[in-house]
Amino acid sequence: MDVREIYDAVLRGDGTSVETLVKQAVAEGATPQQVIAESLVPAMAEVGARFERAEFFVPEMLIASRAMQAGLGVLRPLMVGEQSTAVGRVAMGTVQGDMHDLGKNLVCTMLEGAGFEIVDLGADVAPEKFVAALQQAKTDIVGMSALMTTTMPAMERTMKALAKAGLLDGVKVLVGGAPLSQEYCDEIGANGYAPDASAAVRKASELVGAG
Ligand code: B12
Repeated sequence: MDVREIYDAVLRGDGTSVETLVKQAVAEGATPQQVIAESLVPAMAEVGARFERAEFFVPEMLIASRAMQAGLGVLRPLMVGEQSTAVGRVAMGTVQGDMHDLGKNLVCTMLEGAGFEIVDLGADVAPEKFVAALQQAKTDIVGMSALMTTTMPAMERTMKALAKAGLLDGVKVLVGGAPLSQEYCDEIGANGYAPDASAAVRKASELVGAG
């Protein structure tokens, strides 16, 4: 099985083929991590590049992201293990104004696979919603994702709202998303940044003292 076929099917936005090809790749011995790193993630990077060159528009971006989600749907059950005691609890959301959730979903899946319990708050999560989630149930980590430079400030607003509500004691804040950096993480006073899902698992383990 050529991972290139999965890559091409994502670019065509052909979710049915992606599903079939991913199943085939796994049956032939590819690991979920391999399929993600070698075909699904590079395909979305190419989608972004084509969007920048005005070869793709929002509808193409959307159908490609659905095709990628179809592939992740096949891989998710294979990555989420049966753990009796959670390593830690993570509340995760994409910040206000931002609808991009593929990366966040991937990070959630990988964290679950590593034994974390996830409270997925979804996308376009207002600061008050993060606050309410933490007031409702204590978590070890709050994860925030932002995919646009224009929505990065919502992370800072969320940090301020959490601080104002007195919720930052004992909770670590983990941030990520394509436009982010360690510098930005430090600037807003978050506890950790990771550039991708595997690094997110390492960082989260470190933050709960299990790394
Ligand atoms: C798919 C996509 C969409 C889809 C999203 C579907 C979905 N359900 O997510 C749709 C079509 C809806 C969309 C819409 C828009 N998009 Co868009 N989109 C993309 C695209 C092509 C890919 C993003 C993606 O899914 N990547 C794959 C995942 C796996 O990677 P990732 O998200 O980066 O996540 C990884 C890491 O960042 C990290 N990570 C992510 N989150 C977190 C969280 C934590 C805690 C941690 C530790 C790590 C972490 O780990 C992840 C896994 O490895 C990007 C291009 C790009 N290069 O990023 C543009 C992009 C983000 N979009 C862009 C734009 C402009 C838009 C629109 C404004 C377009 C429009 N005119 O309407 C709208 C905005 C909608 C909104 N309000 O949010 C721009 C943003 C530019 C900017 N200002 O910064 C980009 C960069 C494209 C471009 N080059 O111009 N988009």
